[in-house]
Amino acid sequence: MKSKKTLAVAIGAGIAPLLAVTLPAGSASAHGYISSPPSRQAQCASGVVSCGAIKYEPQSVEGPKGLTSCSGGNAAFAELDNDAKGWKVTPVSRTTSFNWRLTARHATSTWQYYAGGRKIAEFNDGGARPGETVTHQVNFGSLTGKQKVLAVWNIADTPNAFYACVDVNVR
Ligand SMILES: [Cu+2]
Repeated sequence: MKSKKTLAVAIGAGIAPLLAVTLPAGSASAHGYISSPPSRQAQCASGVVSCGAIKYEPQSVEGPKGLTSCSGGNAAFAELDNDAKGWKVTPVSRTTSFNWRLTARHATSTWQYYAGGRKIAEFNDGGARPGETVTHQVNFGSLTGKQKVLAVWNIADTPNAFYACVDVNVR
């Protein structure tokens, strides 16, 4: 969601029209993404992989709940769905910490992790507001080798969720 406070400050300073022209679309939005192991959008932001608009706003992969795509259905971020783009694969243990960096602490229903065609973990926050960083311990169970993890942050008070794909090699 757009930050009303930021917008109000910008209008107060009389620079809103300038911002609208010069900032990449959506940069006023603030939400969250997985920083480690580095998600696809985190690799875009750090320059590990060269990307388009997503590199400026890795926290903005927002879409309706229930999607299964890395881009959250955002056409502007479609490259996140490209498994052949050269994403760096992070070696991980069977039980691994996934760390989110949140730029807006939205009230949260659940955090979900999918891999190997099924849900491997879910954490229910019951509508609580998370901190600026959130860590989950995820157990891959019988899944080994290269896995594309789809992580979903379901927001409690909107129909939307945030999506992040993380390429790992479970050893
Ligand atoms: Cu937001």
